[in-house]
Amino acid sequence: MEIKIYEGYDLEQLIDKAKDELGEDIKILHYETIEEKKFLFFKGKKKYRLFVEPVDDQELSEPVLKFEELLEKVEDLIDKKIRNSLPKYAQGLANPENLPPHVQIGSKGSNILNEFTGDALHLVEQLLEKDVLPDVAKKIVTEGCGLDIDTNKWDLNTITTKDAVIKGIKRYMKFTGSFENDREGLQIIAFIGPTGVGKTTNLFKIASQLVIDKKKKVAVISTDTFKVGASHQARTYANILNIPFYSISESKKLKNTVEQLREFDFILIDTVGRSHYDYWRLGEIKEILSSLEEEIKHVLTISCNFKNDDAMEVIYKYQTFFPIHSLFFTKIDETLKPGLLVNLPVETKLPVSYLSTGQRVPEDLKILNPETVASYLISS
Ligand SMILES: Nc1nc2c(ncn2[C@@H]2O[C@H](COP(=O)(O)OP(=O)(O)O)[C@@H](O)[C@H]2O)c(=O)[nH]1
Ligand SMILES: [Mg+2]
Repeated sequence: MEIKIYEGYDLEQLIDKAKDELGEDIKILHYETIEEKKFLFFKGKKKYRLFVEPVDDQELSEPVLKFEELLEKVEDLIDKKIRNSLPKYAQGLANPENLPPHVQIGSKGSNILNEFTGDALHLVEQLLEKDVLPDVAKKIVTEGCGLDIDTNKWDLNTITTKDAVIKGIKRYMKFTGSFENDREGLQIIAFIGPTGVGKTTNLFKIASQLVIDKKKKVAVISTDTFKVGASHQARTYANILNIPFYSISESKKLKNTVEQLREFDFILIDTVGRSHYDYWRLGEIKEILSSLEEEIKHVLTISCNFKNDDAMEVIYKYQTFFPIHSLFFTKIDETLKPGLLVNLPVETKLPVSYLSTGQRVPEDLKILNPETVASYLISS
């Protein structure tokens, strides 16, 4: 190993000089300062000594990059690319320092409280208590408010608190209503979302209602050939309902099967749950569904007990792979703070469809409407 030493008064110039002589890829080992001798009263000028090692060609031509490091780099690149193509609200959520201002506000959102008075103030407090984000709470409540002239603060101008919440919800949220009202002809609905949120269970709640209450012709296709027992669980439900059930893991086969089921009213597709951080696997699901992408309604299933920014992250990752038809909320019975029900749709402008209220199939399911959402946010 050959070490070269450079001396001079400007460190940057020394580095440039070393690069000129030895090439761009030098390794800087160390530098030190040396004081020049004093002359009479004058202090010596500061001088640098730089130790440099040239990097030999072989070392350069064979970079030792571990596979994991390479994978990490590729994932970083994809992440950056995806992030830049996302709507503003979703960019940078993974990094807590980049959270949008409303998330960074103290948990109680105290700085919006002094914009409200009277019943409106009480209502905002209730919403924040349910983990509604301050920004979202403000939007919803002001919709049912007028400015109080004396205090110059917002106060309710609706008859009841609930009326105000409903008014705000109607203004800022979209509701798909029941799937079966949508239109004539075959409808294909795919349930996508993270593992364990209740995709399979709730798909069969929908199937039961369509078959038993609405007398519709329904078939179920499971692409979840991954989770142990998943296909068995789904097959059992399908047998109980006496409807056709297929387990498929290939795009072409999916398309062929759908072609044979053209005279049905509904095909419900159950997908494998994937971590939203798992780009490759999400890509796999997309690949399976791709032959029918135009036709499929992708329903994103989200559990109400998710944290707000985790849920937001789920949405934006899935959004980069699938056009999302609606948000299907589950497990409202497992949280006392269901702010997510409004935070996500208000922030993302995605429509909402259903709400799962427990484990029982088919009973524990509600079609979402403004009144239902409001009833979970305020006590009376
Ligand atoms: N408490 C509660 N449990 C639910 C609800 N929806 C589904 N589950 C349960 O969540 C677990 C996972 O459901 P599953 O449908 O297999 O999830 P998947 O992995 O997304 O298909 C099961 O034990 C379900 O009974 C709900 O609304 N409330
Ligand atoms: Mg499942």
